[in-house]
Amino acid sequence: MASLPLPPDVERLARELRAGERTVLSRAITLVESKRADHRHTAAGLIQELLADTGKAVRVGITGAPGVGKSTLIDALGSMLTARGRKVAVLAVDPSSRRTGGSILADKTRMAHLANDANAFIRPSPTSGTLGGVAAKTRETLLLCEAAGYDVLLVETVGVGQSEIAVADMTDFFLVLALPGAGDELQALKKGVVELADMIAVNKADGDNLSRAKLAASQYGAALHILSPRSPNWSPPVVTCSALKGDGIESLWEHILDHRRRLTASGELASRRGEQQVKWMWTMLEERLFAPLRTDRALKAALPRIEADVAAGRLAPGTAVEEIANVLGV
Ligand SMILES: Nc1nc2c(ncn2[C@@H]2O[C@H](COP(=O)(O)OP(=O)(O)OP(=O)(O)O)[C@@H](O)[C@H]2O)c(=O)[nH]1
Ligand SMILES: [Mg+2]
Repeated sequence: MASLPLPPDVERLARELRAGERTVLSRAITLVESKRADHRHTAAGLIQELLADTGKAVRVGITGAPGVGKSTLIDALGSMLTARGRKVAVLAVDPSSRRTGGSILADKTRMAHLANDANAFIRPSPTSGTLGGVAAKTRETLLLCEAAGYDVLLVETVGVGQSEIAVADMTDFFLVLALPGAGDELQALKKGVVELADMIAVNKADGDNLSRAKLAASQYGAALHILSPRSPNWSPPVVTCSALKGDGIESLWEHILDHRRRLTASGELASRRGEQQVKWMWTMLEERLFAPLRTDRALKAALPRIEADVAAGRLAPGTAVEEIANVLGV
C-alpha cells in the first residue's frame, strides 16, 4: 500500500520545533493528541521526520500513591536541573478522569517554580481515552520534547494501576516514591510496582517523619534484597528525601546519572530502548487492527446476538469467532 503524501507543512513544523519554540511544541503536541485521521497522518509524518533528533534525553518515570509528593519532587528536581542549564519537560500519564481542569491548575501550583521557568515545559496528561491511547500520545509527546531540545523528561503517573507499567516502558529510569508510613511498603510490593523500580525514595523525610522514613527505607531495602533485580547492571538503591525541603534531591539525581553511565557502558540502555520501540510498534499495530472491531456497524449490530448465543451455550466460541471474521471480511 502506497503511503499517503504528507502535507507540505510537516517539514516546516519540524524545523520550527527543532528551534525549540514552546508555542510550536504545544501545537505539535495538540496535533499528536488529535483523533482526526488526517491529523494522525500528519503527526506520524512529523514523528518520522524528527526521529533522528530524538533519544538524547534522560527519561525518568516517577510514580507513587496519590499525595506522596510526586509533583513537589518534580518541581524541586526540575528547578535544580534548569539552574544547571538543563531543559526539563514534565509529562503525565493519567487516563482516569481524576485530573480535570481544576487539578491541572492544582498541579501547576504544586510545580510553582517550574511553571514559571523558561527552561521548563509542563504538559498535563491527555484526559480521555484508554490507557493504551493515552500512553501512545505521551510517548509521541516525549519524542517531540526531545526534538525541541528538552534533555530531561520527567513523566509522572499516579501509582494506582497499570499506568506505571506504561510509564516504565517509555522511560530509562523508574523512580518509585513511598511514604514513611507502616504498611505502605507492603502495598506497593503487592502491586508489583517495586519490581519495576530502579530506585525507591521514601519522601517526606522531614520533621517528625524523619526516623520513620529511615525505618521504612531499611524495610524496603530488605524487601528489594529478595527480589531479583530488573537489570544485571544495577541494584536499585533505597534513599530518603524531602521534596518540600529539597533534602536528598541532589543525591537522587546522582543515582540517576550513575544508572545511566552503567547502562550506557553495558549497552543495556540502547537495547532497552530498542525493545521499547518494538513493543510500541506492536501495541500500535494491535490498536489499529482492533479498531474495526469497535467501529464496524454491521458487527456492532450483530454482536449482542452473538454474545447472547455464546453466553447461553447455543453457539461455540470458535464458531462465533468465524462468524465475526465473516462480518468483518477478514
Ligand atoms: N512534609 C512534607 N510534605 C510534602 C513533601 N512533598 C510533598 N509534600 C506535601 O504533600 C502534598 C501532596 O504533594 P504532591 O506533590 O501534590 O503529591 P503528588 O504525589 O503529586 O499527588 P497526586 O498528583 O495527587 O497523586 C502537598 O501538600 C505537599 O506539600 C515532603 O517532602 N515533606
Ligand atoms: Mg501530582
